[in-house]
Amino acid sequence: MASLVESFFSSETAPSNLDVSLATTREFIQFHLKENRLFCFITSGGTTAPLEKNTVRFVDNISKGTRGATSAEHFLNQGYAVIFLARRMSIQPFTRHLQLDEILDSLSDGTIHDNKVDFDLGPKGKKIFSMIEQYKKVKEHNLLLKVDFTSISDYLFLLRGISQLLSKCEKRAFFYLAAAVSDFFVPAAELSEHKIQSRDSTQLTLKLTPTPKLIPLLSKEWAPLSLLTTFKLETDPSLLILKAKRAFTDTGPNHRVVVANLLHETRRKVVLVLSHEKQHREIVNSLESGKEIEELIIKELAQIHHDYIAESN
Ligand code: 9Z3
Repeated sequence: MASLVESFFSSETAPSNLDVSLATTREFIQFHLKENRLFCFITSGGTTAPLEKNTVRFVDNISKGTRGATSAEHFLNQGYAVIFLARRMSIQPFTRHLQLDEILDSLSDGTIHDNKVDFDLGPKGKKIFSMIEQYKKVKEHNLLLKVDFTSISDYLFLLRGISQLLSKCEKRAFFYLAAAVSDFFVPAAELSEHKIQSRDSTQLTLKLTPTPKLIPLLSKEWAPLSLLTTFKLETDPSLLILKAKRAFTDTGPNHRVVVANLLHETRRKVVLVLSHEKQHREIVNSLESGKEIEELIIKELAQIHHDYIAESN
């Protein structure tokens, strides 16, 4: 398995933002280690599997980044410094509350004088202002670092680099890997250089290669003391728990949690499958609660992280 991973990194191209992103991450970690903070590393959104080097077409998945972006705000609320590795243009923490068309409507209903507009954000105004207050604190204390990826190879290079940097934080780092990662991709050596031409053939047959499994290596070698939570997405309810449990195969004792969710109920229900407990923990959010399910998930996970830190080594 390790050799499959090595050959992946030696044959795929690193993303252009790799060096800068890792340098910024290193600084961010050093800064917050001095502040004695806990770290949360969130991955969010779907990776693409490009079909061409000069990419016009790619295989994508359903993830929009809601889970990751929402979770980032809740981890910040719990006092964590957050590294947010997300798909470019996916849903982002804080800005997700701002609908540009609604703001434009409010602006156009406002009164303009001296180059300023007085406008009313309506019933959502209060919520938006409290979000801005939280954002101000996050900015002031430099608590959120954003790094972006697009393709599966960008993601894996950044995942490896950031994990290795975070290993320095040992048990203080909490990994929350919510990104929807392509299971298959076209290796760089087999990619067409330019846009695939439709007139050259009557059918397009794609040959995809399985993506090497990096989580065992991450868990055992890259960040062996950091607490690891991975996600499992299924559409068949009879497979969900089985597949979630299987995710612990080949990972180290730091891989404690799999958050299992079914495609059609990701916002309403998740199951926390724990490596060290026989019972699963179901988290169900009712529409009436007025809460986001991530608030409930992160409360449980932050407690699991605190218990993990308190365990003797
Ligand atoms: C998830 O299961 C996430 O909860 C969702 C969130 C992708 C469903 P959105 O971004 O969706 O809010 O629209 N993520 C894990 C997906 C994944 O690829 N897991 C791998 C697998 O299931 C394991 S690493 O095999």
